[in-house]
Amino acid sequence: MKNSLSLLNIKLLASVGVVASSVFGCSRAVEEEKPPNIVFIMSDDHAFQAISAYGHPIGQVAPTPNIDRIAQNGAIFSNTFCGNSICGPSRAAILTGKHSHINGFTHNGVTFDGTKPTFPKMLQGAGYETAMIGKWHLSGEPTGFDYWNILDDQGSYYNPDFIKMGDTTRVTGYATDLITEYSINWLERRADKEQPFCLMVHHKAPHRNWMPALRHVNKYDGVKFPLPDTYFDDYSGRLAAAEQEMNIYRDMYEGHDLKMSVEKGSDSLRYNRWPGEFTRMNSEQDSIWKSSYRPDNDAFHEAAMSKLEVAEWKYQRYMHDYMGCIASVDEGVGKVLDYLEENGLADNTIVVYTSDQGFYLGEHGWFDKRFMYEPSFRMPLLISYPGHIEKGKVIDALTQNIDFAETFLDFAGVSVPEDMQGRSLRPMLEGEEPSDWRQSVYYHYYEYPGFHMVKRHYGIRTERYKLIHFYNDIDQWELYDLEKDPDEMNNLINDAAFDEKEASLRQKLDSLMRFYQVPPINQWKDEDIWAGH
Ligand code: SGN
Ligand code: CA
Repeated sequence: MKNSLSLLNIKLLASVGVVASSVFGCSRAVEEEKPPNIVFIMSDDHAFQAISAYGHPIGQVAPTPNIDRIAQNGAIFSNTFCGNSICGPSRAAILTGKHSHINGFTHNGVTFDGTKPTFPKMLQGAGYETAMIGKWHLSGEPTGFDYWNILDDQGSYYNPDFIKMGDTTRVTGYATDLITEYSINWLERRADKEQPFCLMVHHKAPHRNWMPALRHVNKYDGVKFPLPDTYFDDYSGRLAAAEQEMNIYRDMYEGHDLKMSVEKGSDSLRYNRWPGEFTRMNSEQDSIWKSSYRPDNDAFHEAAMSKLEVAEWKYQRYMHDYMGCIASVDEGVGKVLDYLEENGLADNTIVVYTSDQGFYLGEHGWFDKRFMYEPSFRMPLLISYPGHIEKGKVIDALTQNIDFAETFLDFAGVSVPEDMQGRSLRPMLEGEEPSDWRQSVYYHYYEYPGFHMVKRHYGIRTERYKLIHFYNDIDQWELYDLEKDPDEMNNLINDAAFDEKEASLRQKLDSLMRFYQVPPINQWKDEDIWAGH
């Protein structure tokens, strides 16, 4: 066991708290013995660039004041990375504290083995009440939760199907609002208010196809988002980057994703691969939706734009919708924070905001994720716990999604199994600077062939450098100096001046892969992979 407090201890501590507080009155020291509640809010595909607390120009145009409250009240991590930038794999790594090759969930389409140990299950075993509300996307039913109410598969923005403890119902409303409402309702109706809880609030937003709530469809009309410098990247020196299918101006579906109409005066959409996402709206929703998009769509037809102008117009439409979706997420976070404050829960609750992975907001011309390049490799991570985490703290250490499980178990005083592969962030959150903290992180993406056709690759990132190997039907190495080239445009792999650096990174990567017990890289067959979605 990685730390010493056991299930028995946690219960003992809680009961000591109760006894002592009745004897001495509710002293602060005694209160601190109570295991903290955990509210884990995770959105889907929310890029750190789109959170104003991160200071990126995009986030400054469309601020997220409520998500930022968590950073103001606690810590923000500047270097948190996923081990495999895709939905199910990141979720499985978060639950198990293990990389994909160990937890078995290498790519979307796998069914998560619900018998595996996960942190919610361990918290439940230690006396926590646990709930999972929103996007699950691991196939099969959630285990380790006293209550669960999940979206069916990817879920829908409008009138989504929810599976509540096994029963499916279509609910009228907007997914983000419903998930927030269900989360607060769950907090409200908990029978034993003294029992510690772990609530996981998993939003579908801002996942593709970026359908904002009706009240936000026109929120960013007229707002111009800063076009990334790399929007018209030619991918020179980066073969795998050249061969993907996730380009905004080439691969986005003009109807389904960009809501572009076929002609002026028409509400019929251009290429719309899954019309069900629109036809599931009721007539009232549908009519507001269409009239909200019509003026901008008509203006597009009138403008007779050049190819280049269309590419830039598409970027703005994408950003308007993506940020419009985030507006509801931010409101929802605000409601949950308000609820905790108004109900005396804020002081003893750890609040976490993160996303399953990062996302491209036009960098390299892209949407989606998957690559080990910074925008999709990075995850936003904000954590508050009043009295334990200094307000406004910035943590730059290299951290990963496999660290989350151990962090929660550590704070809860529950023993961490030896075979978890992360490390608790608690010491750093509480102001220590562990001298033996990791100096590099490992990454491995498997889902190829698959949606967006991003080649399989693995690699290592240190504070300054990144080495990536694309493999399977390609054999290409890439090396970046992130200090000189933060946008990763200049692959240094053939630059003799970096031969030594390359050799040392290869060595470090080898030892990292041994440390994490990574099996030989070519063991995953194409037909096993291409089932995901
Ligand atoms: C869907 C999306 C893809 C996305 C995958 C995985 N297409 O297939 O763009 O990469 O999900 O996303 S969509 O048009 O159906 O939205 S993940 O977040 O679940 O991994
Ligand atoms: Ca995702």
